[in-house]
Amino acid sequence: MKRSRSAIIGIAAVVALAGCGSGPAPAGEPGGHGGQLTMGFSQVGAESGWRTANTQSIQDAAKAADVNLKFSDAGGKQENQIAAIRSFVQQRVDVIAFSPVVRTGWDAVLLEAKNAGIPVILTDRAVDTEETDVYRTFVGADFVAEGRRAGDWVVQRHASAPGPVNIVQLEGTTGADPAIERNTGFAEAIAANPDLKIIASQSGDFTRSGGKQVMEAFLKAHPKIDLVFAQNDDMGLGAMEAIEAAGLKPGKDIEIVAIDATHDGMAALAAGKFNYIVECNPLIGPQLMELAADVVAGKPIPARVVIPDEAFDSQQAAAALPDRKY
Ligand code: GZL
Repeated sequence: MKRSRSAIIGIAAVVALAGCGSGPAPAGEPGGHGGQLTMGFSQVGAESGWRTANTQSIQDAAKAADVNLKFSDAGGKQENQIAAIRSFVQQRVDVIAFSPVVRTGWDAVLLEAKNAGIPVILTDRAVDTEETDVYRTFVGADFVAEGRRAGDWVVQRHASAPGPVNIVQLEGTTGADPAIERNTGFAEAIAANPDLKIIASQSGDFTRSGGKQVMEAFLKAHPKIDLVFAQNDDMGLGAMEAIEAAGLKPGKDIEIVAIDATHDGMAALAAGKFNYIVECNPLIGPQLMELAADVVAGKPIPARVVIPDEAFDSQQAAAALPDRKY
């Protein structure tokens, strides 16, 4: 199933402008909260340091933009996100934004929001849907590129090493956009060197405890592991604990490559217990509020907003840590 692409901006803009009169809409209609924009936001949960920073960014940005934010934490459950979106529709908020925990299963509720005339913005993660024009834009990172960047580092790191390099992969939440796409990007990159072999891959659900449990099982099952690719810092930190508990040195006996660049991941990297981190910037609150204001005002917005990322080795992490915002 292909992800839908938003309508051609020109058409969306014409439709939106036709629907909005001058000044705030009457009370009860979108924009009818005395002119203050009301946003319903459904968040995945609080599974990782990245998510905590993302939530803080959205809440701080709503305050700074005087947006009336109705925030719902789904505890990692899609059914809770669907219920929250339905509730936002019933409350007739001006705009709905959400970070979909998994890629599929959203068609019905997205159609309900569309039929109610309430625009939807996807943040952080994308969805697969056959429906058209059910969301205005997706603002988030390019996860395939992140996975590829992590894999490229492994390729160059082991370019001259003779013999097989045994890699284990800690996958994110099963069915989540970043888990699917980071897996794709990493596999594409390491295909450049047939000595780089993924000998085991399993979901740790983007959590520290999940990463630790899976890594403990990998260590029992595989006598020679050379490198862990953790699809987020938190699972990498859990793996680091498991490696140390097994009497091995993370970053040396077993290398760790991760994605996010949260504070704890960067501290482990600076200490030499991680080897490389690709950033996935969670601070998308301000951009989300701008996009929401433009959508409600009937202004055209891009169908896709890519959040730029960078990457760090140990030295770069040590230098960057003092100024990091998350
Ligand atoms: C990425 C985000 C992922 C992070 C994890 O945009 O969806 O979910 O990489 C988080 O840390 O749990």
